[in-house]
Amino acid sequence: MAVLDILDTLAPIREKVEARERLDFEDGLALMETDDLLALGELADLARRVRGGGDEVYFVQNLYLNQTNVCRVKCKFCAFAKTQKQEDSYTIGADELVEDAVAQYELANYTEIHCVNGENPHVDLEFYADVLRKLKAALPDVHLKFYTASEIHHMSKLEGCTHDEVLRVLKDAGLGSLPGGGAEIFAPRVRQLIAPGKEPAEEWFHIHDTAHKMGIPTHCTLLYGHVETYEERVDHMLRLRAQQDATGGFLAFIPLAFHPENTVFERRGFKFTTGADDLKMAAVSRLVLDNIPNIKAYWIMMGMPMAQLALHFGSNDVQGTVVREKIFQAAGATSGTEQKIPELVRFIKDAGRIPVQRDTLYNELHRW
Ligand code: V47
Repeated sequence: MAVLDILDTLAPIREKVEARERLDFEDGLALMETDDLLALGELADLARRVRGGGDEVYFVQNLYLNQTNVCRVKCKFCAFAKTQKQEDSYTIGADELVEDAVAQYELANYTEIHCVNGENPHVDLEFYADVLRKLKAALPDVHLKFYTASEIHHMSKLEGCTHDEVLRVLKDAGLGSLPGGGAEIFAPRVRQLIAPGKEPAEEWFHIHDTAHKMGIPTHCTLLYGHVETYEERVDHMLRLRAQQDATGGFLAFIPLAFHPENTVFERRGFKFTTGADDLKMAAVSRLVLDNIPNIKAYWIMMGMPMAQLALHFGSNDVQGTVVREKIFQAAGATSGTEQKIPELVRFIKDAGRIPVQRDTLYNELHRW
């Protein structure tokens, strides 16, 4: 009887997937609530294939940089942010950062720099534009994926100008795309609990909408595994889907598993997410986000073995070689901060997929 119940829940959704019909809120919720993990994975893989996905699994060779960990917002999920007065706070100027990036480039030949920061109230827009300009001059072929929507919003407040104006200055300086952070969970109830000092969801959307219309592609995320409900996860995904319908500028979706170490939530007894929840998030996002082509299994966050499994739950990208990630390491990630290409290739091949090195815009650079 229990088995029949499970089949009954997913059967109408499977019919919709096969017919390439859009899933609605209730479908999303039913997927979140199912305990039939393997059926969910199979359905997500079906959805990926029905929509044209093949056996390719992508990764990018990238370097992570952080210019500053000084942050005016005290998000309760964050272990990275510091105040200016704290001993381990830092703010790195353009020349030092460029020197470091060039030295790393000589070692690793990466194609992308991924950079997110705290919302530092002690620097101005020129601090950010300057580093982009100097990096672009030193490394003209490297794509600069810099600054979450929260940082862009912060810059606009600091400078007293619009999102549009900030993005134009940064684009002229060399900005290539925006990372997806700052989204957290869009529901105001959750935002108020985990990030009361952060801008409302509408600002996040306004920045991505403006970027897309300006020809700047972006990424999008959802931070799960804290105080949010399944309903709030699905609502978040549906809002992203509606934005993608309107502007089409999201390159990829990245579900981010909450890491509680060194945060307020650790003291309240919150634990790391389970493998089942990580796989569920990969699968449900693939099923609901029918218009976002790439779903990342972020190995830094879930470890390579779990990221490998996620490739059978709808994911088609493992993010990157990622040198020196700091946000998840500060909050208890134990996956290391660098993955060599041969290891990524080994894991992808062993999952029965074709490893493809891509650039940020998903152009193929090499396949194994
Ligand atoms: O907005 C912060 C998350 C984001 C924690 O676009 C945490 O490809 C879990 O933007 N546990 C910033 N998550 C990082 C970011 C990002 C990361 C990976 C890929 C991409 C991409 C973008 O990191 C924040 C927040 O959602 N975060 N602290 C934590 N303790």
